[in-house]
Amino acid sequence: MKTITGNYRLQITFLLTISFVLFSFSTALAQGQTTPRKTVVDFNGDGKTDFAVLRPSANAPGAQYTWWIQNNGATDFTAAPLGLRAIDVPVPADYDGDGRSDIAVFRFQNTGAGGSNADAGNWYILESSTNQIRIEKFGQAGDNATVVDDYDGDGKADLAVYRINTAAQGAGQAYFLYRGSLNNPAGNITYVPWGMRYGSQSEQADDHYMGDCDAEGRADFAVQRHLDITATSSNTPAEFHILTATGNYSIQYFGWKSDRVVPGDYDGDGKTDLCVVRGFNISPSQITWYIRYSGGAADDAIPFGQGSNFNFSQGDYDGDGKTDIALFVASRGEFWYRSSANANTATAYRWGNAGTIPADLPVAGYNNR
Ligand SMILES: [Ca+2]
Ligand SMILES: [Ca+2]
Ligand SMILES: [Ca+2]
Ligand SMILES: [Ca+2]
Repeated sequence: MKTITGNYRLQITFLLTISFVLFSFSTALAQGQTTPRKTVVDFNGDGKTDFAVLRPSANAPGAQYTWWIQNNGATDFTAAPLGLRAIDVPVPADYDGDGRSDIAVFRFQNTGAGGSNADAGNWYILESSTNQIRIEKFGQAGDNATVVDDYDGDGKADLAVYRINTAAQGAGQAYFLYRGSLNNPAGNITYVPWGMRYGSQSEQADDHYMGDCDAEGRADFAVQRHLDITATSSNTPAEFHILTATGNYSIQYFGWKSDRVVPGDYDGDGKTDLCVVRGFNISPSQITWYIRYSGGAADDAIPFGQGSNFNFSQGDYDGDGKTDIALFVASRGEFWYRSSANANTATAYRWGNAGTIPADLPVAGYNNR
């Protein structure tokens, strides 16, 4: 009897252990903690944003871009030619799912005489796992591919674009389109009608915002809109319309329409926060970063940077899981970041050619609008 009881207890303990593991796993799934958000612009996968700039070979459209990448905290660097100035945009993301950002560009207009090459919508991805260029066709001329993100939550970035009418086309529905690496293996495209153009003036259109607002593991759909869509000045209040991947809709009243959006997780809770920058389009002036923390702390207004600097480059440079406010000072070839791990100390790192024309562009600014 004792032996049987012993086995019985063993079985119960075993079953309890299994149940607990299953419960923990399902809870984690429900909370979306299985695919933590990856560090942006992290080419060696050490959890720190790297210092990376795009340098065109000449001051002309179509000039060859070279990616100059200094791995943060290391001495080695990479110089990889990929992309054409004013024809391609950088879309660094982890497409192959190995935990390292891949060098990649999206072509938003055709090359060749009269656009004869019909190559708009091409993606050129240098996969870190194979060191091979992968070419994909997704999207069309005029699409905005900086919404690239992981929409299906499998740990691989999905080809994605935000498509909105031009001012000449006038008012109309905007869309997020993506081809999921997990859910759309047959090449099917997911269309999500979100955002709109509401007038024929250049500013009368929603700007996209990107990120995972609920830390559920999948990218959400968000746009920045005039609070008053009849307003003719962009220096007026804005609202963010957010649709999560699970279907929750919310509105956040935050900032001005003319503010630059600089998405990131500034409090490190895994949820993307709203963050905008103001004061960069007049010189000399104080640049101010406005943050609404998803963790619930009071809104912040942080002065950081001066003058007419358009090269914001937010990322997690110190690797503590919190996005650091950052900008690239092209005239000095320096990254300046506010280290969240180090009492918010301003830190400079020289990487880039000072004052060259055309100037180096920080890769981390790829999703700023
Ligand atoms: Ca990769
Ligand atoms: Ca994916
Ligand atoms: Ca957050
Ligand atoms: Ca940080």
